[in-house]
Amino acid sequence: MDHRYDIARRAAGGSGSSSPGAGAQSRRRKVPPRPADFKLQIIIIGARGVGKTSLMERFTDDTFCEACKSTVGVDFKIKTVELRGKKIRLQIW
Ligand SMILES: Nc1nc2c(ncn2[C@@H]2O[C@H](COP(=O)(O)OP(=O)(O)O)[C@@H](O)[C@H]2O)c(=O)[nH]1
Ligand SMILES: [Mg+2]
Repeated sequence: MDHRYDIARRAAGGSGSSSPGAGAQSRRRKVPPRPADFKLQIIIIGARGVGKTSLMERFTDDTFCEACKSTVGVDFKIKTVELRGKKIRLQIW
């Protein structure tokens, strides 16, 4: 264990003894996510009010907003899916 860390722990009122949890803590350090194998852009086209935004939001966030205002301009969402062991990043417009 890092000696400086041990001193800091003692100062903070810790027991100072190296516990088995100390190793687990460093193992729990965040690993950056694996980059996507594929990146796809999907554009949903249709007349106003047919449910394009609703479809996109149901798929990406599993939500539905009945009283939402219609989209002015463009809007996109990102969802990553895994298919046959491949990570696919979807950008849905
Ligand atoms: N009942 C019902 N209403 C929906 C459905 N999908 C969308 N809507 C409603 O239709 C309206 C237009 O939907 P929206 O997703 O904004 O359409 P967009 O203009 O194509 O993006 C909204 O008030 C939605 O709540 C559906 O499957 N069922
Ligand atoms: Mg819309």
